[in-house]
Parts: sequence; structure tokens; C-alpha cells
Amino acid sequence: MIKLFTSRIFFSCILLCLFITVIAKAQVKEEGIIPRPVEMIKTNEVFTFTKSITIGTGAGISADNLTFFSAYFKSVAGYSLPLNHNINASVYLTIDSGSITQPEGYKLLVTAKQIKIVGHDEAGVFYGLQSMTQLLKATNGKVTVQGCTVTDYPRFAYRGMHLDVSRHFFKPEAIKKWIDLLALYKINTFHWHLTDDQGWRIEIKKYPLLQSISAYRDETIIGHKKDSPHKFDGQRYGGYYTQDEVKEIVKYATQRHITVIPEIEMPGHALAALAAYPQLGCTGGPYKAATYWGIFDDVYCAGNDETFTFLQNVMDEVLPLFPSKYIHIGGDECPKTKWKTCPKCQKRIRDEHLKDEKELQSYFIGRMEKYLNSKGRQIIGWDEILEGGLTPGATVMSWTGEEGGIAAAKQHHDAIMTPEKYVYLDYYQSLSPAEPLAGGGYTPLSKVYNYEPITNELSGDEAKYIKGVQANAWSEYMASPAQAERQLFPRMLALAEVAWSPKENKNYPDFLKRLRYQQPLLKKLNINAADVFDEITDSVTETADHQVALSLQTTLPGSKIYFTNDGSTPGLNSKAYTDAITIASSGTIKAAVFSSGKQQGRTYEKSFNIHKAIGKTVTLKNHPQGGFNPGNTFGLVNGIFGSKLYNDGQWYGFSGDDLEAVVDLGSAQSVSQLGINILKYHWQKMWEPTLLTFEVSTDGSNYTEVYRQTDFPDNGINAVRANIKTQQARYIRVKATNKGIIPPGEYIPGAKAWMMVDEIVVN
Ligand code: TNX
Repeated sequence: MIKLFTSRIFFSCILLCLFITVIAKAQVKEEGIIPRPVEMIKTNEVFTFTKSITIGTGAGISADNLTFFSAYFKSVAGYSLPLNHNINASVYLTIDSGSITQPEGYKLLVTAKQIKIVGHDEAGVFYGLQSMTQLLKATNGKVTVQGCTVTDYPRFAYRGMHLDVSRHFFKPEAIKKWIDLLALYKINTFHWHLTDDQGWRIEIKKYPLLQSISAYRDETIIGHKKDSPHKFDGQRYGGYYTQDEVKEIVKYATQRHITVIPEIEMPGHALAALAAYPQLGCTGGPYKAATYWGIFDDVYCAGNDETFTFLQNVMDEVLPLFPSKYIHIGGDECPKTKWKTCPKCQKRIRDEHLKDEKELQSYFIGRMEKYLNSKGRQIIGWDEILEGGLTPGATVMSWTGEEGGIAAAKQHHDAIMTPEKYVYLDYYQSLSPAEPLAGGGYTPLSKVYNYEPITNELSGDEAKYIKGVQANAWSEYMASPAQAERQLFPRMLALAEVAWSPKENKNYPDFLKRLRYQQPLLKKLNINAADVFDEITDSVTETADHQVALSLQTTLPGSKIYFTNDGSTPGLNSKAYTDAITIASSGTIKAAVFSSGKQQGRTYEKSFNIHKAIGKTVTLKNHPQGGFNPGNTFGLVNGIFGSKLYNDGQWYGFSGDDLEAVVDLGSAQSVSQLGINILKYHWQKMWEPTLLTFEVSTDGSNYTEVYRQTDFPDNGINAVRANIKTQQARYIRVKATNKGIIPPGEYIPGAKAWMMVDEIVVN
């Protein structure tokens, strides 16, 4: 009896185990789709395409929906699928808003017999097709799709991608190619930045000089804007989209369920327009389209009614081309310098009872908003439109940080999150010195991926005002489509997942698996995607005994890191990396990732300068700020010198404030050299101190000055190394006086200067 009972249990256990294995097998999460669907259950069936297979659509689905899929299918399979409006078609698309309740949602059912896509709406059907496109597999001439059931709908209604075509112009074919890619990854909004200081790119028939003058600049800066003196290529550069081309692109996007939002910048970033119509600026000019990157003092005159007439007339031609509910009117980075001394602007301030130039900016935006509202449109503006009060009905695009979006949501205004720290794709994606020139920040793929648009500061009710998220592609350092693609891909795919996938489904390693799976697809579509996301990244920490420890990571599965510390090239015979490396003496660590016996990607390199202050306590009087606050003081004494890229997390930046740092060596020691690195890039608002002093003390209260310096001649890193009389000291005090306000005639006069310092060296 007992025996029987046990064997019964045993038998049921076996059955249960078998059952669980079958379920587990059947429910393996598919690794193919980006953005990751709400739910995907994979089965063991496979659908195989043959030449006799037809594709059928139910009512309400236009043939447009199929264009992208059909073209891609043909490129993969070598033949086209004929259309057949029969419900028995092997690939059948239909709308059922009753069973699929979420807008843009869909269900994709793949069995051996049929592929069925049911969408809430046409967009849903379209997104089902995009998912299926990503699942197409071609092996030995056979095209198949893995059996599965996908249930899917978006997290955010606004899923945006921006492109700046002013700094560099991209031909309509390139724009269309990217629109296809946006669609493939379920991004539904294309924010087209059409005007800026360096070029006006949309035909306005009433103002022909916008085409002949504003669309062109005399030449273009070579290299980074922080370089000094600026060098230029001497080549006239420009172009614009005719209204017919714009119509064509908007239509192309609409067919792919993408809304195009045009941006016409005002009141700042207006030099190109002023070059043609100088009467619209405060001084009357002459002006020229900018030939380098940055912010320019000459903006539209807010006191001149002709400015508004001009902009309204421009809008009268823009609106019919763009059916979007929203029109973006810029609003960012508008210096008030010219308005302050412009009689017309000052009169406007008085007449309208405005407090200051910030309110004049609100007046400007508000006046244009009223006009656009009267035409049935809503405005979007960059977060500076919050300055001087938000106009009713405006949507804020939060770029300088998340604060703008949070403030807008708290005021019950819609907001779109696009903080530069996380989603600026013009920033570096790798800190490798071999990386092509980019903007100043550092936004690796993982950072984009891990961005969460709904911050804790927002209550559930306020969070509803966050309509979505967008990544921005400013094109200063993207001169060609290939360069732009390298910046945009794969980071745009990470953005797509932030925008679409449920928060709970997000998982970076899982995303990387799916991203690797997408590589052949991106290749097939001829996209010059960057392939650096598995490169070595590092973290530098302080050990318990105050030494420097270097940890290395790679996300490439099944790989190993090998490294050297003698300057030689790492190979399979070098030391295998296992644990953090303690850096006891000066030198360079070189490391590389190896898999299947081969080096993968570029060689990593980091130099250390070990000196007496390493790991010692540093006390700062003022806190470093913004993106230049590493969050601790260890970075000032970690043996690593900040690089010229200024984005490596080593630099401590003080905006308008002075530096006063005291290093406590723990005991009196013999000291003969004191040093600090200063980063000077006036074109980046980074100024050298007006005075730097080193003082020493044995007791921490009586200091003796041992060195002072007022000249820092180099554009870039000024490495101060002061050889002093050898003496005993326990405390080192470093004082550096900030330039304060940037003087007239310099880049961004009137703004606070950044003073950038790194590594206090004691020998
Ligand atoms: C700031 S983001 C800008 C752009 C630049 C960008 C470079 C924004 C609204 N304005 O004009 O291209 O930085 O990263």
C-alpha cells in the first residue's frame, strides 16, 4: 500500500516534471523583437513562406500599411507576396478594436498554417507587421517565422525621434530611409528641426531670400567647437526642402503611422533667417548664417511687429504641409543681450507691462501660440518656455534636464521628456579615444536604455502629463548620413524600448541579446550602426586602505578580458581579468575582450599617476555642479587625469563659484611638488581661474602660500606642476578664483563661467 502510494507520487512527479519542461520549452521568451513586446509566447511551430502564399487584409487596412513590409520581404525572400483579400490568406491582417482595446495595440499569432495580425487600429496592424518583419528568418533560401503569440501595445502615446537638418542637411532619400527605421521600431513621431542659425531648410514661397540666402552658409567649422582658434573648410554649404519634397516626406511618414512635427525656431537660433531679413533683428544687421556651432546673441526682435508678421506668414505656409496637431516653435537658448539694449524691445516691455526680458520671451511665445491656436494647432517648446511663465496649452519638451518636464506636469501641462543627459544621440557613446568626433557628453547605450521618463517626483496624477519620450539627433558632428547612422544606431533602438515597452519588461542584458539578433536586419537595411556597446567599460573605486582599484566590465557573453600593465598590447597570453585591479604605481592598463580566441572590438587603455595625495581626504568649500559633479571627492585624488573630451566623469566643474580644496595627507610629509589640472575651453564656457594659489600647513589652521599663478595659456588642459622648496606639510590648500561672468566679446557673454579642475597632485 505504502509502496504503491509512493510510486504513484513518483509517477505523478515525473508527469508533472515533463509537463513543466514542455511548458518551459513552449514559453521560452523570444529574443527577436525590439521594442520588447508586452507579452510574447513562443511555440515549437514554424511558419514557412512559399511562393504560393498570399497576404490578405481585412476592411479598413490600406495597401500603404504593407509597403515597408513588402519591400523588406522581397529583399529577404527574392520574391513578392501577392495580395489577396481572402480571410483564408496564409498571412491575414485585420482590425478588431473590440478584442484589442489599446490604441496602436495588436496581436500577432504565428502557427505553422497561418500568420494572423489583429490590430486595434491600422497602426496596430502596422506594428504587428513590424514585429513580424523582425522575426523573418532566411536560411538556405527558406523564409520562416517562429511560431508565437504576441500581445502588444505601447507604454507612451508619444514616441519621438528628432533630427536637426540645419547644422547638416540630409537629402529626402536619407530622411525616408530613417523614417522606415523609425517605423520598424514603433516610433510614431518625427520631430524635424528645420531652422537654426546655420541654415533655413524649408521653402517659404513668400520669402524667396530664405531659399537663396538663409539656406546657405559661407563655410563650416572643422573639428570641435571647443578648439581654438576655429578652423573653417572654406566651402559654401547648404540646401533646403522644397514644399513638394516636404509634402512627399510627410506623406511617406503618414503611410508609416508617423506624425511629422516641424520645428521653426524662435526667438533664438535665428541667424540664418536674419541674414536674409536683417530688419527682423534688433540691430538691423548685417547678419550671416553661422559657420560654427553654439548660441548666438542676435535673435528675432521682440519689439518689432514685422517679426510676428514674418513668422505668421511662415506658419501660413508651414501649416498646410504638416497636418500634425503640434507645431514646435523652439524657444531654447535665446540670449537676452540684444533685447536689453533694443529700444523697440524695451518699449514692448513697458507697453505690455512685462517685468523683464524673460517675460518678453513669454510674450513672444504666447503671441505665436495664440496665432497657432487660432489655426487649430497646439505648440511645443523647449523647456526655456517655462521662463517668465508658461503660456496656457503649451507642451514642454524637457531637454536641459528632467526638471522642465516635472515643472510642466506639476502645472498640469503636457510634457515630453528628452533630457540631454540620457537621450542626446549627438553625445559620445564610448569613451574610447578612437571614437569619431561627437558632442561633449557621454551617453552610452545602457544609459539611454535605463532612462525612466516618469520620475518619483511626480504623483500618479501628475505622471499622466508626461506624454512620452524622445531622443534628439543634433547634427553638428554628423556631416553625412553614414555618420548620423553611427550615432543613432543602435541607441535609437534603446529609446524605442523606453518609449514602448512596459517598465517591468525592461532588462538590459535581454535587450542586448535581442539587439545582437537584430544586427543582420540592420545590415540588410544598410544601416551604419555602431558596434561598440560590448566594449570594456570601467569603474574606479577606492579600496579600504585608500588605494585606487580599477574594475573592468564587458557585456559580451562568453568572453574574457585580458590585460597588461606594462604598456604592451594585451593578448590571450596576458593576465586574465578576474577581480578589480589595485593600482599601486604609475603606469597604463591596457585591456581587450576576447571571445572564440579573437579580440572583439577596440583596445581599452587607462593611465594612472600615483602620488602622495591618492585616496586622501579632500574637503571642498563649494560643491561642483550639474554634469560636472562626480558625486565624491575621490576623483580629485584618484590618479586619473580628466581628458580633453571633458565628458569622462573626472572633471569637477564650478559654475561661477571658486574652488577651495583642502587635502589632508593624514600626517606631515615631505612635499616638493604641488599640481592641479585646469581645463580651458572658452568656446565651451570653460574658463581658467583668474588666480590659483597653493598653500601648505602642518596644523590645518596656519597656512603658508607656496605658489601662485594667473596665466593659463593653453586651450585645453593646463597641467600646473609647481616645484616648491621641499618642506614638511600635512595640509595642502588649493584656491582657484572663478572668472565669474563671461566678459563681452567672448562666447556667451554674461553667462557664468565654468571652472574645470581635476586631480590635485602632491609629490
Ligand atoms: C542644445 S537642445 C541645443 C541645440 C544644440 C545641442 C547640442 C536644444 C534645445 N538646443 O541647439 O544643437 O544643444 O547638443
